[in-house]
Amino acid sequence: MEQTFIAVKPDGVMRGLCGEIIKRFEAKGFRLVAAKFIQPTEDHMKKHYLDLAAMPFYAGLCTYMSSGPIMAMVWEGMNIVAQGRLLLGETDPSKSQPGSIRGDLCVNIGRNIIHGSDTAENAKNEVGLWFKPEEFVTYQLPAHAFINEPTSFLAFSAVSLPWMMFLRGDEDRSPAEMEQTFIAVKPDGVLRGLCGEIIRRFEAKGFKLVAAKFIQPTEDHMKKHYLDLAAMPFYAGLCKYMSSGPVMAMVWEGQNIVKMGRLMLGETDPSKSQPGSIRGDLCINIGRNIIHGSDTAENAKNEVGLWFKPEEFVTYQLPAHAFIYE
Ligand code: IDP
Ligand code: MG
Repeated sequence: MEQTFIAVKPDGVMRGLCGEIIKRFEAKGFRLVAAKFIQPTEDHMKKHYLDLAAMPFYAGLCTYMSSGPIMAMVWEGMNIVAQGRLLLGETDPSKSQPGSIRGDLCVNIGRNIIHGSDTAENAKNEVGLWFKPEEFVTYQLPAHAFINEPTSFLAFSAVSLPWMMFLRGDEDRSPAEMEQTFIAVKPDGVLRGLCGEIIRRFEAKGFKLVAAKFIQPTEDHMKKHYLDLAAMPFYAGLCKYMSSGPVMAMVWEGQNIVKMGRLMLGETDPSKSQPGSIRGDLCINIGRNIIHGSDTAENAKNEVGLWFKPEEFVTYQLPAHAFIYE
């Protein structure tokens, strides 16, 4: 399996297209193996685009790429470097086919919303430049066997892995009015390829992503996270499950977001959730309800602090801010 480096550029993030883009890679059958939301330094971007150093647009490109937040990702799949480039479309959006990301979502070559490695060699270098080995999450997509034709007995036996896993059991507005909440796509949501759909909904609502990382939390970490449920009969199983696979951990910001985020999630029990809510639309079972969201402002603060260090936050302003808030 090949890996490629994909990044939603600052223009893509500002335009609220992270979810839409991640959704397309998930839908294709590719597997996310690393992700983080960061504002890269200009120096970092100069290294990243070193092969373009002789180009007249090099300096501007590096300044631009370091001017705002980037969703940096490593995706894995068969022939993904070439296929990823097909998903992206041409460098120049005006030459990109409809159906491609750039063909559908942007118009200008200098604001083409996404980066994807162009050769296998560059992919390796870029993956190494952006991510440390400990930032990768190892898991297998349940649909793996339906996405990739098995080539050997070993490939067949790998199909049972996910089952074994289950068995194993702005700022004209005062910042004070802005609230943060901790949202996490649970392992079931990640394995079902729903990160993009969920992120898309928060972007579409007008909320702002301020921190994100793709990790497999430890059981100890989950026990701390769910400490208030320690007396519940499902506590141990819940913590085990939550640490059994990858989680897309995020902090979202917006007015009254804790309450509204819970509304977007729906009820804890998907069978009681309204259609239109995330759980109402996308899941069935209370023990596999795909998403976590803080339930009170106080818990939100604690959870944000438990999952993220201050240096993991990105500061920026959404361009649509004035049209989202009175
Ligand atoms: P919440 O996620 O909606 O905030 P909590 O009551 O905080 O709901 O419970 C945390 C998680 O524990 C739920 O999302 C769900 O996955 C799981 N859970 C809650 N109640 C039950 C239950 O009765 N059986 C199995 N799992 C449960
Ligand atoms: Mg809760």
